[in-house]
Amino acid sequence: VLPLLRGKWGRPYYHYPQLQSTNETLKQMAASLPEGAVVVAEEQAGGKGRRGRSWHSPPGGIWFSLLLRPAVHPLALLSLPLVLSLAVVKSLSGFFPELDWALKWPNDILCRGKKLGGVLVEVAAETEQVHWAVAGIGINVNISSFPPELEGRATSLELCRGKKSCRPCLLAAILERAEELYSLWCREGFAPLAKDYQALFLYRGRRVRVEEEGRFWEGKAEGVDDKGRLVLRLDDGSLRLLLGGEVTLREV
Ligand code: BT5
Repeated sequence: VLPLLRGKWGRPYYHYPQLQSTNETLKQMAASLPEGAVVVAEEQAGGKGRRGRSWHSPPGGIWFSLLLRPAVHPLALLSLPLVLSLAVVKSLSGFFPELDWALKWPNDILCRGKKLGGVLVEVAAETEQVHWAVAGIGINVNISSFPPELEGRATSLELCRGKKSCRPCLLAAILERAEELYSLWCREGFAPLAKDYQALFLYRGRRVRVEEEGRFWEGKAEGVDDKGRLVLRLDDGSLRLLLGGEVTLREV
């Protein structure tokens, strides 16, 4: 079933029963496609997370990638995963306000404290110019159980709601909301979205440990600044601003 699309995104729309990874397929086609092109797969055999991690993608999820051509400086792309994960939570919480939604900086979507989805942005850019960004979004929807290694950490809409959801309806709403937030972000940067992100930010005010390229930082997570950076208060009282991308955050 095709989602009913109200915005510009989702044209063209490619739907596959199975792919290795929607990001890989869209990256190969990127040169000839316009902004807003979408690749969806019912299941992925080689779904990817960040830093070479794998993404469990059985049938029943929403696994898709979106082609973007933002006219921004490559460094500004570090806040793009935040914009998209915020759009996902805003649209899902619109459907299901009774569930407890949160964002784990930079790219995790959580429901009732467990991971329900994630965002992976891959970029082709030169020093000053972005050619394209492929944004992969994975959402666990109609999935009733997880393999042992994800048990206790992952969840799905089906587990949270106790019933199945209409995936094309959700995808259409997510595309619409993401397009809206993205165009605001292209015009004005992350600043107008920072407050909304902050309100959903899981570890706000809590003690966290951050791994950044093999280095560790520990302190209190004060929030997210107007560029989407994590504001960390270190034990000596100083502030450290961390960029997303290759960073992993844990509560301690
Ligand atoms: C992410 O990475 O969260 C980005 C996930 C992006 C997936 C989409 S699906 C469509 C598109 N095509 C792709 O190939 N990828 C994108 P990261 O923050 O690195 O989290 C990865 C970690 O999450 C793994 O190491 C597991 O611990 C956990 N994980 C794997 N599959 C999961 C799932 N289905 N639900 C919840 N957690 C999962």
